[in-house]
Amino acid sequence: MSVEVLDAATIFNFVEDEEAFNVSICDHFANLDTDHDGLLSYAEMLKELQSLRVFETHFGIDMKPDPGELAHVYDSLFMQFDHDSNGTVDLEEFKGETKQMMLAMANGLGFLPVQMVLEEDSFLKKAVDRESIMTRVTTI
Ligand SMILES: [Ca+2]
Ligand SMILES: [Ca+2]
Repeated sequence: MSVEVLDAATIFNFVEDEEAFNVSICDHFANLDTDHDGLLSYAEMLKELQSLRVFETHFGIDMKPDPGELAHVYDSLFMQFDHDSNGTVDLEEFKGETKQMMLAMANGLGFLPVQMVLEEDSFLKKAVDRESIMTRVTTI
């Protein structure tokens, strides 16, 4: 984990860079798909769902929800990803929903930079890394 500064533009630019975004989605999807069947089951998605910042946004950081409540939250998140409700999340569903979530987060951030603690393999970290590479390229 690392502490990074990001703002809405970091996220917008990342999502709009179709190529970079697709590559990291595919990477991430492949990592989650532990049985390599091209679909994410609930169990496979759980790791991803746990890394989403739902508790900060929905409940506040300090709250410790009970296990029943947690399961309910993960259930409804999974259903949000599973657009056609067939019990698995395919690459298109994963990509579509991740994009929506990132855009929603960007809208929530506004244009004032904020500090965030980011997991190494999270999409936000990739957005920040991408931006710092782009900045370096333009400075040179
Ligand atoms: Ca799978
Ligand atoms: Ca599905």
